Amino acid sequence: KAQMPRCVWFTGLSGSGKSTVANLVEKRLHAMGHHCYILDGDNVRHGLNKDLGFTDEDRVENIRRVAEVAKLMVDAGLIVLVSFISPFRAERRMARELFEPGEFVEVFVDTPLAVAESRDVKGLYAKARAGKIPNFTGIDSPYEAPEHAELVLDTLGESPEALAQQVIARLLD
Ligand code: GGZ
Repeated sequence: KAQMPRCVWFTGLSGSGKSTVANLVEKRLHAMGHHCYILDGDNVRHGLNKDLGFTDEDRVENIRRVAEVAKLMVDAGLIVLVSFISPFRAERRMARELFEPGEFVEVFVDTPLAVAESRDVKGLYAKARAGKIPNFTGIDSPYEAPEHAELVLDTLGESPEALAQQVIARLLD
């Protein structure tokens, strides 16, 4: 049952649609009466993690802290929607290991680099290609796609609403 506290861990490239889907899931869970919270760059990188940038080392620490905060929130009874690139398999595994079996749901927002880059909603890929943003994920910093995600979202084939529904369905079974 979705009443069970959970950590729903979205991973994917910049511009893949993580936040869009997470926000739709949050709205629907809220409407169903569930207490949930989104952890993302907007509310974490400007506060708790404002000392961190985008080197490999800083991303590892970013994800470590986010995972620990998510763990506290799940202990407090919330459904936590975590929305970070979280590019490294090792740190996603570390996050998973903080939780009880079934509590951690990894959701791969599977948008190919070429598609995220061609949309380039914030113009960040163009800047990265021009050398103005070093260590940009997919350009000169790696993204390690999940191999065992609980859910893989096909963002090319489905609308954000349909993808949010897939996440909800996965939480309810
Ligand atoms: C990737 C960067 C970078 C670099 C700034 N690489 O599309 P956005 O803008 O809103 O989301 C990206 C966000 C990624 O931060 P995360 O905390 O999710 O990354 S990680 O999990 O790897 O720690 C992007 C912006 O920050 N951004 N510089 N170099 N994305």
